[in-house]
Amino acid sequence: MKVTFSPIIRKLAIATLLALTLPALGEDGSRLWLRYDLMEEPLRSHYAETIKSLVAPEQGETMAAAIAEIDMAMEGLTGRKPERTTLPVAGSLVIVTLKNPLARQLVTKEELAGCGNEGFLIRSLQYRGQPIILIAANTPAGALYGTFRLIALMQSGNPLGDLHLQKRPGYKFRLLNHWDNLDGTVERGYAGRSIWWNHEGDEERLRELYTTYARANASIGINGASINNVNASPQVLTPEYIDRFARFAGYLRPYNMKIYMSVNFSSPKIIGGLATSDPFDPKVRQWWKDKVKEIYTKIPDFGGFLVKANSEGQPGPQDFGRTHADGANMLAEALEPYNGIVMWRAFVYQPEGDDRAKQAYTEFKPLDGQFHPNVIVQVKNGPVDFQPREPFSPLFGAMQKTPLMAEFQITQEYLGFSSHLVYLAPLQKEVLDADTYARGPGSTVAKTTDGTLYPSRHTAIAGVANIGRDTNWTGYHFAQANWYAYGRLAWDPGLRAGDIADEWLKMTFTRDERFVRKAGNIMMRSREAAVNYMTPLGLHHLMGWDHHYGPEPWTWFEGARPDWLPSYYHKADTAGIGFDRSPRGSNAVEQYFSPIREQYGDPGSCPDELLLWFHHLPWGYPMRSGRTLWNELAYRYTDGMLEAREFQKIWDMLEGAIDDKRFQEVKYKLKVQAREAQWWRDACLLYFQTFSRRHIPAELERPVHDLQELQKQKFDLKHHN
Ligand code: GCW
Repeated sequence: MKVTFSPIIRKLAIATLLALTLPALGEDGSRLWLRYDLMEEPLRSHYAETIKSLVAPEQGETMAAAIAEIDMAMEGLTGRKPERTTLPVAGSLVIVTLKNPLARQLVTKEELAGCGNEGFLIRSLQYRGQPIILIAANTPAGALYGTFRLIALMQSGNPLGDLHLQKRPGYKFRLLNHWDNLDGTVERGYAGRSIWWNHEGDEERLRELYTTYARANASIGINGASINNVNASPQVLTPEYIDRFARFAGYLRPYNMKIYMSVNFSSPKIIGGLATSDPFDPKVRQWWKDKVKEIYTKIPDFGGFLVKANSEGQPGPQDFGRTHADGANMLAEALEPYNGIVMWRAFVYQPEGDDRAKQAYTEFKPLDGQFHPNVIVQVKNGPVDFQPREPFSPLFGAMQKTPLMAEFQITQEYLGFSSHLVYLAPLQKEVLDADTYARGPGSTVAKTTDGTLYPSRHTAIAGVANIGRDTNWTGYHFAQANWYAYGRLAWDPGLRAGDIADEWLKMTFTRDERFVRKAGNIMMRSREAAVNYMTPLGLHHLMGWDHHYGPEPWTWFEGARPDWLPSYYHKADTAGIGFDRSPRGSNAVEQYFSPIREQYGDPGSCPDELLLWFHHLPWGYPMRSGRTLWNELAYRYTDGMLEAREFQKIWDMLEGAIDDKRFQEVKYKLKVQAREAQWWRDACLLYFQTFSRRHIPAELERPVHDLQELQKQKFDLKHHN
């Protein structure tokens, strides 16, 4: 029997369904931090009054993007778009570049000089006795960034009465690296399939997707993206794929973003049909020149190449007895006429080496001074591989005649994927602020890479993206914060992690003060918690060797030599635990400048956080806390686990402060995290205890009192109310 409904019931049913699903759909995370919802009073009227009209006389697609954005933001935040006027009147927002005569009435060339090519100034001014706001820049890109900053100020509830802001980016190239494969999969991607590849569909929908992507990046100052995996398919250099890169470049261009390409060093042989890819072969050099020309014919503002060579099985110049510099320079020569750059990665990992942590320095330091000026060597933040905590890479500060750029990982390959809330700005700050002592005290990693200590034509920074086709872009609402914070730090490495978190929370969730304080508290504690429940005290790579997710302190990996007992990384044995990188061991400390070398080289002065990275110590080793090493390990693992539980408790107190959909989704993920934190703790402690059983004195075995005390402290915490 066929059931039929009267039209009225059908309409009602549809209406009810819509009413039930719409609010939820509205907060699915797809709008990221660019939500522009109606402000409450009195801010709504304040913004509407302060920006009643818009004077933006210049043409061009980047200016058009800035205008569209402020229109959208004002309409959302205040319910009304500003009117367009040709001259400033009371309550005008003026967006201009120096080119425009109006700009010269409002600001001097000298004042703008400090803004560089992408910076801006935002000011409250009087124009003929009327109050206006000015966003001025030397270029449309600067005007766009200024516009986004002004919008962010409103989104986070700041009054616009007396603005006096001047900003310019700390790095020239601020990039995302997408490890996206052409078949649509994403290496180490936890947010669905690639937004770039094997993603055919309705052109309009895709345009909207890439525009949102570009807007989000522009709002935090990211100005480029390499959009295919560094384990690169040679196919990207075929005409068909170059056309696709060109199409993407078109979507991103209005937002001041350039497209970059990861290339495979063997491309001349694989797709060019040449007999070799030897960088000293004239035919190979010519092949690259022709390819680059072909690219620039289709993408006049193409950014350049990113290269992973002679690492993890990728081809490279060493296959032909040449050096990294020989390989990089060949590509640099081809790109130079078009102002393109080569980002040559220093992540060189071949499992045969004695101490993996030494390899990048050993291979690259001797090449300092041999790279062409348009090559930047891209160095992972630590010497091994994006671990929850590593010391900074010793290459920073050590290569003084070659521009270096830091590569951070935004996707949480070793930090719980998109299941764990781990806010990464504290990790990035720890690295950027670390003192290399390369030029005496104060030679921070940031200063060795941003041109302060070693002036260079190019400065850059990269983050491995956590973006995919998931509705909320990053697989977890809180993972969006890592995209956001990376961009903000790439623009200004001097920002504070906590301030960035607050700003992001206000824009993404709510400005409710209690919510921002408590959720911010979780964020700021989250990285240390993850370090503690995964790899405390400088331990590293205790995760499964291939998936990099759960605890496998017994891990084995491809290429491991039989004489490396489990595990290569923690070296737990009956005597103790930790990787001896002191002068008695692999002597990796030697790669650092004094006094870091001596500080790290001696367990007495090595910070607890890095102790087992640099030293192999007995289980009973006395720690600064007064505990033995074994007890300290148990203590830290338990602390991390309890932190994860506490994040749940804090979050639960926030029910009702935000939309229920995102509240519940986060709640669920925090539960997963808390369970997995316990899994980590139990697996690791049990393993270490079993492994060294006979050698942990009985009285050390069960540090029960200590842990009970810890538990008590945790749950007595005052900020629970
Ligand atoms: O961290 C390791 C990852 C690989 C990655 C490699 C790299 C793209 O496990 O998946 O490959 O680093 O950075 O090249």
